[in-house]
Amino acid sequence: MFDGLNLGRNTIAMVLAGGKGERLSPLTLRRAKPSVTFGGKYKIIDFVLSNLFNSGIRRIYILTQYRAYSLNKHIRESWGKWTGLGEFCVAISPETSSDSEQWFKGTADAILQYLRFVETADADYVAVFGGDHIYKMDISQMIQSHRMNRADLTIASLEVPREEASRFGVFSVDDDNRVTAFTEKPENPETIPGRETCFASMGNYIFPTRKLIEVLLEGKKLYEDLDFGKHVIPMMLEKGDRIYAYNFNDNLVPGMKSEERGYWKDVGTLDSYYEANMDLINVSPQLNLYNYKWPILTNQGNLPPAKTVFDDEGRRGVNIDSYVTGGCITSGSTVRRSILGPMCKINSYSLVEDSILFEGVTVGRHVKIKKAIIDKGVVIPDNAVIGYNHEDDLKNGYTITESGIVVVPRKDR
Ligand code: ADQ
Ligand code: ADP
Repeated sequence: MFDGLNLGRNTIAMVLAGGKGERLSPLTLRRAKPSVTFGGKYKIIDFVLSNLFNSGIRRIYILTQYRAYSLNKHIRESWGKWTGLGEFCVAISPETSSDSEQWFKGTADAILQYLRFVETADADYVAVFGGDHIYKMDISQMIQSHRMNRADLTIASLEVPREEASRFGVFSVDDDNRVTAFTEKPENPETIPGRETCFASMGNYIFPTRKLIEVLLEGKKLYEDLDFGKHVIPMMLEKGDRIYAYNFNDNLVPGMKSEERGYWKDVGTLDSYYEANMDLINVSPQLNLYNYKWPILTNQGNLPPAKTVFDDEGRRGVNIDSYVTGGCITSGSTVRRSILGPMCKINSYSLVEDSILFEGVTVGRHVKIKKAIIDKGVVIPDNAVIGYNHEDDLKNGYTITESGIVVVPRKDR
């Protein structure tokens, strides 16, 4: 029988949260990608942490690296709270490692620098998961499959179109889903026989603890910048280790709707980030945040409710087809198809459409904003126009994406 809780208690997680996320610049100029806001009140890292937490895995190390201030603060203020009684969720970065004074050089090197935590954890399994994807997954089902296969490594996998496969680790499997070949980011990816798609790695791994320690110590002798995709997986295949793929499409989260199955987003570019956010406000979004059987958890903040008010001249404030989070005030203005982060203030005679506003954005009077992403704490002065004339937007120092989304950076960058 399936026993998620026990599997969870026998597993520790190492979440890789050190990626730069350069293609999300300017949103990542001062924060790491896992710390970028998503859906108004969450941060990208909340998705993997909620998956681990809901799967009963509650001993979690988050390996941070670049621009870790915002991420560290978020972990401390939200996830740090449930640390205790044998459970914890802590962020660790290279400077807290006494083994080395260097920054992590590759994903496996990052774990290697903290190997003592793995060695002393008294856990049967280690879940090594990426920190920068949007998805829901019951990880205990993956561990169960790992255990049934008596695997040395299980890789979570997705089918992706051939044109996109070069961004991923791509592999082939035999009839039992055992991995027979693996190439990290191949130029000419191997398709699934008879199909135009490839098996891609999601960068999420389950290892038996002893095996992980063994392969990392071995790999360390060969590569300085030890990386799972580039070195560890090929090395293990060469040795004949039992590597299995776990099909993400088989994963079923309690309360999940059928259209949510297989939903997994990298949100690696500003355009894909914008699209994934905007999907949330559709009537039937692909990702349902209203499933309380698999809650996405975050720092709720101690905020008053969102409010719409008449302004002093009697103009109605309205929010239509939007996500509006705590502490927002829409006063005598209109917000349509938009996501407002906590504590935004939209003043009279203004119109905000198809936009994402991060926490604490103030929009003055007589402002028009369309198709924009506005970073934390930005103050938009009275009469400003954003997203209507891209030449003006560029002159103002804003970034314009391929599909024409205007990104307004925060001042203190
Ligand atoms: P990438 O995502 O390109 O490929 P990488 O840049 O190494 O690989 O990032 C993996 C994860 O580790 C990310 O979550 C990133 O934030 C984090 N990270 C990167 N370097 C780190 C470091 N030194 N310390 C801590 N965290 C770090 C990987 C796999 C592919 C797979 C894709 C799926 O290598 O095989 O297909 O993920 O997205
Ligand atoms: P987020 O915008 O992701 O919620 P924060 O506002 O909490 O994150 O933190 C990011 C901001 O913190 C950066 O824009 C920067 O101005 C500021 N910051 C970065 N590093 C430091 C630091 N070491 N001490 C104080 N502030 C910092």
